[in-house]
Amino acid sequence: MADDRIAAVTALEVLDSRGNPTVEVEVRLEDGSTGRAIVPSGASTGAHEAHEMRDGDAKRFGGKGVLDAMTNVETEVADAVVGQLAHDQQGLDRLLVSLDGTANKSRLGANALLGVSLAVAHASAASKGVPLYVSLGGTDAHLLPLPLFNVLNGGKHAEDSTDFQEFMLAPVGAPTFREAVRYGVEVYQALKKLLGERGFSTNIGDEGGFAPSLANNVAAVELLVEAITAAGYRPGEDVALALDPATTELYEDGHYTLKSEGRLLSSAEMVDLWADWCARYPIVSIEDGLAEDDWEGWQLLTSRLGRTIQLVGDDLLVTNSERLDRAISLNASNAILVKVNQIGTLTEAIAATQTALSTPGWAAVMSHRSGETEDTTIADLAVALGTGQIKTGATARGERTAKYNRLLRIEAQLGARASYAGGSMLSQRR
Ligand code: 2PG
Ligand code: MG
Repeated sequence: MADDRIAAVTALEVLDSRGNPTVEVEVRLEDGSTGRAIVPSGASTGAHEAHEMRDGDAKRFGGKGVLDAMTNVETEVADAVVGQLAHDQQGLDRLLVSLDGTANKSRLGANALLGVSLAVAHASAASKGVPLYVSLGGTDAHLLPLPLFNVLNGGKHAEDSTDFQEFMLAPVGAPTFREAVRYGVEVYQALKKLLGERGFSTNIGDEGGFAPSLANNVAAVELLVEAITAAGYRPGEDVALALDPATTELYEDGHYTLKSEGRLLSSAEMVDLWADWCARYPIVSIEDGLAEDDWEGWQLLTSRLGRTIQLVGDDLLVTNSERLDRAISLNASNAILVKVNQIGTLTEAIAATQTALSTPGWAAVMSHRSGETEDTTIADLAVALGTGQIKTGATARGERTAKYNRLLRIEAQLGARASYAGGSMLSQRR
């Protein structure tokens, strides 16, 4: 395989779905194969995430330009990786990590490193002549994920909507991935109709979900349950609910602020709120139900609800194996959200995913960012790693549907070998 050595690495400043610049990397191998990847970007970013390098030059893109990260790709990183074997992803990523030399990839930028890491994975797949999910997961990879459709957007992803960020549909009872998508679409359209009939806005937020100004947060959950029924499905059995309240964004000075309701809650009161919601509504998963450093709160939450509810750490775990190990040993959360740009290399993201999936009672959810592009790498990754779950927004907006469409193509390609996880990969059912 000597001919799959990296020959050239180039970068380009392109746009994400919020109209901000981001890094695209293209890699060419000696054998002529090419691979390309675009790096996503978050809005509700955790403090412990790897560093996203922005130029800070107010005269360009309000300081959000990525020319420095691009330059790092094309100079220092390119110099180091040209000549490396593309199929040795672990060796390549080890090199990227040591080249940067910092704990959070702040010297070269996690966006620069991740672009190279993912583009090399694509180039290697092209060189082998197989799809990315086969290149990374082998010919046995066949599990299509439960899609978590974010149909109602609040928090940092939509002005004047709910305090909590994401209200998602989980089509746990669908027989196939394709049917799960149909369930999701039908409930999304039923929700739009309901909102219209009640005089609420049907404008959408960053991830393609609706963003109405509701009276309070629980109204969003009630609307979703109504929409599931209106679309002809059984709440909980066909389509359940998953939440990402992203409470790190609500946490300050030891309490959680629900601005739209004029309420301040302690950590224990937040746990009570989730226990109450889970008792009343068909909720199967809650992500970031508490803030990123509220470890004691997470332990309380996990001991109260962890046996019946999937408790996903996003800002808490930031796709970081060290934080994951700590969470596993403290029994704080029981699932990891996997966002490749939180950690900065493919190998590290895969390692964290595999640790979670191999720990009894734990699960992993592949995830997009709120700032996305047409890049569909995470769809292939979900199948390659057999995460059994993915969240990549609503069933609307091109950068979100690109991932679902990619999964539909993979499902079709796998044919009779394709299987669908339904709710079976939720942490409480494993
Ligand atoms: C999250 C994500 C993705 P962001 O909190 O899980 O939905 O949002 O990319 O803004 O961090
Ligand atoms: Mg989150």
